[in-house]
Amino acid sequence: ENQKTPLAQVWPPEFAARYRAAGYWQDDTFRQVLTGLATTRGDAVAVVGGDQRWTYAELAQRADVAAAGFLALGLQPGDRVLVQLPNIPEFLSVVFGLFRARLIPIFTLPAHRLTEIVHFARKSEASAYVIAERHDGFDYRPLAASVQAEVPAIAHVVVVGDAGDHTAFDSFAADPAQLPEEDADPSDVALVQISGGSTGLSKLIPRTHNDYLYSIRASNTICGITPDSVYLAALPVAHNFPMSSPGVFGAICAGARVVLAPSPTADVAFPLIAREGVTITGLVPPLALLWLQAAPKTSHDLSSLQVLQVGGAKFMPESAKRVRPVLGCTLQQVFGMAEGLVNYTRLDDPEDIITDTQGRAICPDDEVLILDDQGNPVPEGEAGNLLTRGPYTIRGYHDDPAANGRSFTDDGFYRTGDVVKRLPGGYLVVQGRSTDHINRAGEKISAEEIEDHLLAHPQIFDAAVVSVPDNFLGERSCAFIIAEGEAPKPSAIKAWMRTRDIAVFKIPDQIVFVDEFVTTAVGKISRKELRATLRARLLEQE
Ligand code: J2J
Repeated sequence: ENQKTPLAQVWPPEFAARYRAAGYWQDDTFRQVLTGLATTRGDAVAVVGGDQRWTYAELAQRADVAAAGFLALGLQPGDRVLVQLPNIPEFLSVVFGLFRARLIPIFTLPAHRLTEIVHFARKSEASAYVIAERHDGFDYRPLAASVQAEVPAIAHVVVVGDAGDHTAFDSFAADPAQLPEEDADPSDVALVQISGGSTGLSKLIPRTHNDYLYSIRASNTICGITPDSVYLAALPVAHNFPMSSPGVFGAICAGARVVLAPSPTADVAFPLIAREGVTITGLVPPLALLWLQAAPKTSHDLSSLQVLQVGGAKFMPESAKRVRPVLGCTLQQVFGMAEGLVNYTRLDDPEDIITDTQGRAICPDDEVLILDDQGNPVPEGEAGNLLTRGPYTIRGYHDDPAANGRSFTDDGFYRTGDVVKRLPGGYLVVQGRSTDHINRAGEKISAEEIEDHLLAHPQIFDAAVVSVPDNFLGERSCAFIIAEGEAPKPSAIKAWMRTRDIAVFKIPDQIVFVDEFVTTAVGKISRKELRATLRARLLEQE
């Protein structure tokens, strides 16, 4: 009956045995974690967002109601559910409800639009889609209707807020007492993250209870999370960083408090920090720069903040050095990836390690290789390609043999695409990368995906998209275009790209028309070489 491609993440038995024996994998589940806290810390506040404050007992109760409601729709354990929610408390009741019902959340970003959601819906064979009525001026209900029109397998759209023609999350009324007792297997996939999409479309990253809970708990220890911590989710919580490093799940697993900010800007976040006594939060570098600019002028008391994590893209040492003097807290650099491996500077590291490196791996069993292009280890301190394997790094993407062939070695190492050097003690410094995506303020954009959109334009003969260094964003995207006939205006191309129903951050920041891509008769060159040549040409002109 169930014809869906199995969703699994499997480590070879000898690795699984080692990770269990070492105590990394504890063979428990997200449901068990929340059930335990509802008992031990039932009266403690778990989550604050908007005008809502829920205790652990309340969160567990709401998750049960959600679970019963999802199952009452006819969803079966193992079914996949697209979740596209902003930073609202219902994010947690929905997700823990899905865990309780053994349904699998697929985390999409609030910025995603029809093209991306349809891709995720098809690729995950999702049966339902959970949205908020609106966020940031965008109404998700018509989007959901369009998704259903294209992917009829999405039998249910559940809306937090006014549901319109869809199903209201608030109307869930099934009796939680009827919930099946059976829990997930800790080796099963708990949730699906999405890849930054270094080539082509984003890939699905299945994470198990065991591996994800390990990375979260180990992160809690490294980041000093205790039941007294208050974590501010400033970045969109669906991102792997604010979700798990240690993020909202870290805070929940520790019995601490999560404060959800509707926007990461200083004007929204600073009053929340003061009001809620926030102790730790995580930002991408451009936001950290804005906070550094705003902090000296603010009237809000930021003194509760102990740790500012910065990650998702490289934080330059000059900016890193300003964090302690300006914000009066400890900087923690975080270099992670939704596929697994996360590196942190430790809170008690010497100041130069904190400001000049991207940290070291979480786990002694994180195997980190730095290899040259021929696959040989580089001497310590020299730059090379980062490959990794470990107790919370995936062995493969969902249902994508071609991507898996490229991204994983035969012995299971994940090719991160990052170029790093290793310092004594295992500290990594990110030097660049070997793949061609654009890291725009922490959002990863696949050059290929954007080129494919551009090529659909009738007046575009060829297009190459490259990253360009940007003082604020870190990198911005630039599309080089050869026009078919008369060149349209760059503004017209941008306007047309907006009609492609993709996340706004993927629209090229800059458009440059050229007559041809290569002036010298070098014969056939790869797309990668072409992008490198064009980037170099642009940088020369600046
Ligand atoms: C340079 N590049 C970085 C850093 C990520 C924690 C933190 C971040 C992510 C994340 C995450 C970087 N300096 N400090 O999942 O749990 C780039 C690298 C990496 C890619 C992964 C987490 N931190 N990067 O950013 O899956 O190129 O995860 O391979 O979105 O971001 O992107 P993503």
